[in-house]
Amino acid sequence: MDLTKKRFKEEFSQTFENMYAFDIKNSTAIQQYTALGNYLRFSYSDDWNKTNKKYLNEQVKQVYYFSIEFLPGRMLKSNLLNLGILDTVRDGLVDLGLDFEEIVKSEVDPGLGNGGLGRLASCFMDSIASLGLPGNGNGIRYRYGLFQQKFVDGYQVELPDNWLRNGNVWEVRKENKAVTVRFGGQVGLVEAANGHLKPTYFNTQNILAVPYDTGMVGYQNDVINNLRLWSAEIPPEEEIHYHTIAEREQVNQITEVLYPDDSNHEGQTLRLRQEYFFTSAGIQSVIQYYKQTGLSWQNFPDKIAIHINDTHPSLAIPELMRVLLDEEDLSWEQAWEITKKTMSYTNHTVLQEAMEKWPIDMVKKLLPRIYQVIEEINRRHIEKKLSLYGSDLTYRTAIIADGYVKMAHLAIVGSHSVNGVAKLHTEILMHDVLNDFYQMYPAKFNNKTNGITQRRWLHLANEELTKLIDSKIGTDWKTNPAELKLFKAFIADQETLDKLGTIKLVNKEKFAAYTKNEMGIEINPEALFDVQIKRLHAYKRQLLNVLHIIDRYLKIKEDPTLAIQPRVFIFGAKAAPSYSYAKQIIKLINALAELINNDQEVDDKLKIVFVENYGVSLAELIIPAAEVSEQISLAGKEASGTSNMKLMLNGALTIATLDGANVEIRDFVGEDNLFLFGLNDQEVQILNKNGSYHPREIYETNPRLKQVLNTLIDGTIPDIEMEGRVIFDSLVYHNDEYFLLKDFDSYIQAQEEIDLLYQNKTKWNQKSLMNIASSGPFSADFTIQRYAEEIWKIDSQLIDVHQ
Ligand code: 26Q
Repeated sequence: MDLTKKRFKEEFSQTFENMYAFDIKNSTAIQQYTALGNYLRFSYSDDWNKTNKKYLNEQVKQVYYFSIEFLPGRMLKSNLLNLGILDTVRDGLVDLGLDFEEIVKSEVDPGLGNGGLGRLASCFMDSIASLGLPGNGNGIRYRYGLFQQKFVDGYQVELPDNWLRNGNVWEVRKENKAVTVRFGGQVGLVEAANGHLKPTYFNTQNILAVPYDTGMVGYQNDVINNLRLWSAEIPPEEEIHYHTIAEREQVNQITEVLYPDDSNHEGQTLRLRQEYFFTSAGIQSVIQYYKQTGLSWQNFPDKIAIHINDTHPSLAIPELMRVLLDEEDLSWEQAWEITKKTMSYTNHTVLQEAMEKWPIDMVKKLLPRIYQVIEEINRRHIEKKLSLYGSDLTYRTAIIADGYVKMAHLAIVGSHSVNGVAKLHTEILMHDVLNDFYQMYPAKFNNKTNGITQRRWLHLANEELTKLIDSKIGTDWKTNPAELKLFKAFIADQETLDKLGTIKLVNKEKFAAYTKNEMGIEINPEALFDVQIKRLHAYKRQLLNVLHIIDRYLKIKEDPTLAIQPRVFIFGAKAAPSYSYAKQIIKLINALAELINNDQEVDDKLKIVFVENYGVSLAELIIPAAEVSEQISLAGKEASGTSNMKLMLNGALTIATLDGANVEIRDFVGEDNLFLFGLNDQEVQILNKNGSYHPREIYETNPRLKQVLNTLIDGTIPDIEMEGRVIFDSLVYHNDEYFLLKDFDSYIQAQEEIDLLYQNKTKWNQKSLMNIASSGPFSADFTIQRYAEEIWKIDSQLIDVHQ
């Protein structure tokens, strides 16, 4: 976007005065932010409109990314960067006597996602727009996002996330695009004009779905795509039927709050309502769009791709069938061909407890017509496959079985592509978890390793590192991240290595200022910063990290004169409110922090910082300051992970199991530049199969580990009587499901190697440089290019496509 500083200052001041009718000098940062956001939205509205029109007029194929979560982070800076006016605006604001960073911070970070899956969806939106691909997001406009986390006496307490308190400058409400979503009622057959019997719905509850659109600004390419989030309202003409507040609330509830569970399926009706609500609204709006093209239904898959992000939107499959059958009068065969060709599905988990299934009775009652369609999909699926695969295999792939509708089965049968999110994850899907389906449909399966947007996670989060890279290899890497590898040429350049060290130190100082001001914890910026930031879950093994910290603590207590590398252990993690074990681990970490941080003898040899309310904004502060990246999940459990990529991109060295995308990180950066430990996925499988794992024996025969574990129950760590006992028992007596005891020794050994290497700053910085320079392949731009070419078959609309 062309904008001079002079013009910006004039126009922005004018916008402010138009909005508020007083002088900007007397305003708050929130008001300044609000005016700036509105100013920007106005300035790209023309491009937004043009992008839309171009897609429609040229009838290009578009993708619709259906996701129950989007986790975009603050949008002001990223929009400025992508519009190409970050420096102009920043300078202009300084001229006006305003504090740019204060303005940036007054934007509320929208928490419309739990973690990895939602953040991935937003990285993808950024890459789709930046590559000039015609693509749109479809999701839910939650009134309240993921809870705000507070610690009270070390326990997690959840507070509501009222993210819309100050309004939302980026969204545009579009009443004119509202659609009706129907729940409940009965299905009957009524004779149509042509004499056919047609399914008709009676006594349904009709909900108005109102879209709020947000522009997805492409990186300096004038492309503005659309993210459409739906809000539930009472249709005005039906107001009269709502007599009580409770009845009205029931409607608003649908889009009231994001479910805070990221790895456990809880089968509540409201959640199913949410899933159908945004999928049905999305399908209807795609259909409305398609009708404008005037093309025949047979061409639908040539113009529309619909991607379902995990199984949460998989009702899109029977919903598209329903519309084609009941509203557009297509035959089953025609509708099914179109549906399969249109839909594609990404799986994000292999955890059994996270697999979605809904009781038949619930689906029947809430979505009677959809249930009929699913039944027919299932009937035909079974009928067709029985003769080919025999009854055992075929019935294991049933969509309806054991009283449930199995959403993954529906998603696989109803789409043409099924992908995992890292090489190992896809292998496990094909050969283990989804092997029955892989036998039936080998060609559907493919891998798309996750990626992250380097724009948010490097350009914005780490401007100094970005400048250093620019000064060494030029700026082409910004549109072609593969070029980052050119940075490897500086592996022996002392000046570059020292510079890397200095930049890291400055970022660490920034984080230290945060912990001092916000948490009252003083940390030494010269200490090694060790980071584990992700949702709290047993399989991610934050507890293994804790056992290592306890081991260090004991070492220091045994010999207070010990010369040990000072370390700060940084945690950020929310636990699902109903996940009591995860919450007990939070309490344990906080209690341990209390003990260690206040122990004079320990001093700054060891500190623990558990940041409250970890989310995208805190990630942007922590990741540039990180030196060690903890990626220590039990092999075979983490589908991909994406913080591993962000941390590597910012020069942290990874300590990892061979899990998720860590495997590919190892392949690209080389085994010498990261620290591997622990069981691999084969070994885990064998131990699980032959039942030969006995953690109790390890406890009894490994004196050091025994000592470490005993601190959980012997009063060493104060105020964790209950939690310490539960955690101890889970490891020692209740079979240690995630093999912490087994992996303990090799983890400690890897940590010792890290300490040793850290003594040699040059060698450390060389490995750090290798990590930065090897992270290009994990750009979401590449991931999205592969989705676009191999699954969606959509083309970039840029004249000058980045190669
Ligand atoms: C489903 C039904 C009912 C309630 C909640 C849910 C639900 C919501 C969110 C289930 C799962 C999620 C999110 C899962 C998730 O974030 N998975 C992560 O996805 C990342 C992106 O692919 C991977 O990198 C992580 O490995 C994976 O854990």
